[in-house]
Amino acid sequence: MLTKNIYLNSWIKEVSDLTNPKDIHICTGSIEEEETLKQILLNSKDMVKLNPEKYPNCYLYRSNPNDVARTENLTYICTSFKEEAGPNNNWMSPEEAHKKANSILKNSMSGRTMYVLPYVMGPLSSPYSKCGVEITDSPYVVLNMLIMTRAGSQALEKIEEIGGDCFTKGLHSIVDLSIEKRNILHFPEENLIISTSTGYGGNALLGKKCHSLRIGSWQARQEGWLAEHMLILGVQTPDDKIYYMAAAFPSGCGKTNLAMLKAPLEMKGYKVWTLGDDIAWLHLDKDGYLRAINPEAGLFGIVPGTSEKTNYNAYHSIMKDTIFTNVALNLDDMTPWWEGKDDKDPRSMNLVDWKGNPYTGEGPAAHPNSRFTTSIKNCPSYSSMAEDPEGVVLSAIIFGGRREQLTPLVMEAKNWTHGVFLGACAASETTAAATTKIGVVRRDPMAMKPFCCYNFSLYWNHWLSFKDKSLHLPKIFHVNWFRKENSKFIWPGFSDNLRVLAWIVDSCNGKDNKIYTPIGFLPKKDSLNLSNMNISDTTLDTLLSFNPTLWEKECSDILDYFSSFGNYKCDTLIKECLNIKEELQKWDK
Ligand code: GTP
Ligand code: SPV
Ligand code: MN
Repeated sequence: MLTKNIYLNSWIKEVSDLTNPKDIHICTGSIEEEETLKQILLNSKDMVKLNPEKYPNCYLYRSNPNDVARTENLTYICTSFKEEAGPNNNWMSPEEAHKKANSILKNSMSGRTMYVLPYVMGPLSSPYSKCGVEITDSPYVVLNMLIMTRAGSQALEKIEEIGGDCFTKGLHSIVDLSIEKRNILHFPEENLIISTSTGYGGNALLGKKCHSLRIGSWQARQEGWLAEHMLILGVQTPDDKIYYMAAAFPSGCGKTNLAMLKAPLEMKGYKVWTLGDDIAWLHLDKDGYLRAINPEAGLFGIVPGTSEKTNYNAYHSIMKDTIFTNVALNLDDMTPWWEGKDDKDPRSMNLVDWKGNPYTGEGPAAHPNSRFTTSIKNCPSYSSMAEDPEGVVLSAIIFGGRREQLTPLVMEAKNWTHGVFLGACAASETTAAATTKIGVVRRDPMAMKPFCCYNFSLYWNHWLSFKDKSLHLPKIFHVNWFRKENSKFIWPGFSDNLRVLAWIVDSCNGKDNKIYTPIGFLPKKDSLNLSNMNISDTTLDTLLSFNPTLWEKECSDILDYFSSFGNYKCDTLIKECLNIKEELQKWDK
């Protein structure tokens, strides 16, 4: 008998009959197991051990160069009805998807070990947690999942205790890593994920985006909660109160950085606590407060740009017990290197680039989407509230994106419906986190474009439905750290973003710090703490004002976008947008 759960046993048998592995290993999460897995990757030269004095228990892994970011074009939602997946997703019929996967997976694990990895998303004893099992033939995936989730024996015990088919099934095989065989398939009606011919993070660590967001968003709609691409942080104020916030920014737009922000010197008495940097599950409690848990246990963060100066806490999170993927290696002292780590010229060092070749000075030495995997407990600003099974009560929800123009530094929603509108019309310039073209503005509602598993119109209606379920919902805000003039960022960002968070706290406390505009409340000019910032009045005007003519045009674009969801339409948001447009037409220009 493999496990005490017969459903799991029969699925394991089914998968091994198909993939034909040389053996089966049920992962426990023990230290010996971890060592064995590392040794396998060191022996095959896929992984290098880093300097044990400078980077204790740290490794550098190089993925196949064709496999370094999520492949949204190869990601499918396989529901019975195409319209349910919506125009926001690629769709494949479940029959076709199974047929395709079966032919790719036939004997795909032959000669390899099949790892069965039970995991729990969320604190083990949380009523909001969910179980999953990932079957994979990649030791790298197992090592990462052991950091990113609560995995191994403790998870299996929970799956055995609950019994039945209480877990999301995730089947992953690296096959031959060819792009032709790469598919990331989601079957929400079967609670199943199949991922083939890839080993990269969001494509292969199935607990992360595939389970916690895609399958998660489907379950959340059915069960009345929200699965979101959000960080969770706590802002401690000088009077020692902590205000919890969740923020949704698209991939590569600053979640990890904001989640572990270090207060600027001028803001004495303020501190940011880190609870999560990528995913939040939100539930209304019995009193109507919206509570957030982080389903993950680790950080899978972007390495380039991480320095003591820009992100002190991230920098110090990755000095030990960390797997680096696709960074450069300094051969002189076997330390990892990446663009933005320090002021050194990469050509002055004895570097091997992310592909494993001597660095020639052409292109970046570390891949722009190179990542670190480390336990969230390694983070100096980690808050043990992340282990609270009930989660934390949110005071604010923040949406954002990367917009060179148009969007002000911060705005506050007029009410819940307008807040959902602000989230739904968020747009952002694309980044290296996915293999699409970089730097193009695309709509990315609630930062969920790549992750919401069903029609966006239905998703927005689900968000809107919370209005009638509670009197204690958090306030909603929208931020943009990425305004540019003459190709330069005009807001310094990073630590200084705490000034915006402090303004949000003031607002939550009812302070009269804002002025009404059709697009939302904007800060009164003197309401932000800008001490020692050296920011000119004109720059501040650009950051805190809005252009009614450009916003009128934006509203037309948003209306076109809202109308592009087939037979499903979100009438409430369309009406919200029409009202704003009308107000803008009358606004003094
Ligand atoms: P994913 O892990 O892909 O979901 O990304 P993320 O949202 O966690 O983004 P992350 O914090 O890793 O930041 C991505 C990039 O944005 C990095 O290059 C950062 O240096 C940069 N960045 C983060 N915050 C700021 C900011 O306040 N201002 C500016 N200009 N850049 C920032
Ligand atoms: C993202 O792309 O939003 C990430 C990295 O956080 S991945 O795990 O690849 O999804
Ligand atoms: Mn992310």
